Amino acid sequence: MSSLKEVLQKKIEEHRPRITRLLKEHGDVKLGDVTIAQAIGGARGVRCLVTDVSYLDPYEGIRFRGKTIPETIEALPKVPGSAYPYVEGFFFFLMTGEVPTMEQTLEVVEEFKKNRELPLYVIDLLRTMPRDTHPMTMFSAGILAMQRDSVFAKRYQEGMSKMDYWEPMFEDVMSLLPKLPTLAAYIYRMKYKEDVHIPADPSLDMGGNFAHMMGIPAPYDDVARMYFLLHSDHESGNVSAHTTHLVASALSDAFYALSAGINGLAGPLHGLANQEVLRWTMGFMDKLGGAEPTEENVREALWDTLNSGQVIPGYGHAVLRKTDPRYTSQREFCLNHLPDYPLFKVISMIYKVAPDVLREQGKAKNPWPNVDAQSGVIQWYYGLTEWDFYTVLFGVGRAIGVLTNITWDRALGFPIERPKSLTTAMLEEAVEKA
Ligand code: HAX
Repeated sequence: MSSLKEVLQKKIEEHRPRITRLLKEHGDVKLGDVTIAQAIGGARGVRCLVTDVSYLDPYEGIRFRGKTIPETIEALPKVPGSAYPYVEGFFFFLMTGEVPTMEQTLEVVEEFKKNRELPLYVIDLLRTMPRDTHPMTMFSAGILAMQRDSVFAKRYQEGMSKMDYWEPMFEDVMSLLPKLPTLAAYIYRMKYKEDVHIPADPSLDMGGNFAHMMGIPAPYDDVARMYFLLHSDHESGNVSAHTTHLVASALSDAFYALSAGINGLAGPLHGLANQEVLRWTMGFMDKLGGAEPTEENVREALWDTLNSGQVIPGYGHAVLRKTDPRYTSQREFCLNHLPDYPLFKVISMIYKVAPDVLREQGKAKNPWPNVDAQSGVIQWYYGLTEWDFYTVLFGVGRAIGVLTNITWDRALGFPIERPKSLTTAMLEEAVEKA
């Protein structure tokens, strides 16, 4: 058994009695009430999901297994010559809550290398799709197609005890996750690089090999590592995490569940916002027709967007109430690597102006930037200018968190999710009785 699986098994065995005790002895303890505003308003703030993989504080931002982003980066084993940790070590950490040793990390690196290759039928499928299909559609379809190889689905058909569900789920995750950078790079090179592909380099880790297969030189390997880590998990209620969890709750396997989560990530209010930020910014520059961007013309363009009934992409959040630390982390990267890049200066100018504009408008509860406001400029700087690909990068990262979560869902025996709905008349009746 691999050391990751062994540690995971131990953690699962320690954790199971905590859930059993909570359910059996304290199942009636209240976590809150649900209001009409929450029932109509997307269940905002309703506390009804459980995960230990990450927690989002509205003012502090995300913590992975109790650690902030800088603490996480600091704690994990680093790729030699790089300031960033191995994605594989980060996955070990998310899965078990334990910081792996270098040896444990390298074991996952080797395990992932064995599972990188895409089945030929996935390549065949991608090639039948019109080339102008959105890369997120291709990414989701590629994941879904691989469902035929699900070990969980096969073992379920053969008959398996509920206590064992997590093991084939884990096996599927270990098979699926390493294929995602390969799938993403294949889609990228097929669509945008004249269908010329670069084979995997067996000496490289997940982040390094992704940069290599994309055909983008260093420090893009670090960009990939940073990007996958930052986008991995944002607790359970966001659309991609919740969808993956919901679909998996029907005992659909990891392939079905992740493909569904990726479809949610493709929405412009969620992961697609990173492409929208670049689209907005480039549209703004085009309209300037070569004139210098200034705070005044940025402000005007933001108001134009709001006045035409559209959202300012990259700003606002359902939970966060301050600048997203994932934004800050990427901003620091930009300050180190591309401080004078004109596009970064425009993005910085938007950061200076947009919160005031949103505050003045008075609708958004959070006027601060989220992760998506800063990520595209880094990609653009390193030559990845095809912005409709940006959400695929997000998707590879997000898979790390959501696949960890559904493995734990199976380990802890979480049931099928099925909240209760009411009719409008019932809400009106509740108002009369209140
Ligand atoms: N621009 C304009 N209006 C905004 C806004 C923005 N950036 N953010 C919020 N608002 C508006 C909402 O549309 C809503 O308007 P209505 O009352 O007319 O419906 C009002 O302000 C209140 O919304 P809220 O409670 O502050 O925000 P929500 O929880 O409803 O929505 C969103 C959160 C992230 C969807 C929202 O802030 C938004 O649309 N932002 C722009 C898109 C974006 O950047 N999405 C990525 C978010 C992070 C993420 O998931 N990344 O993947």
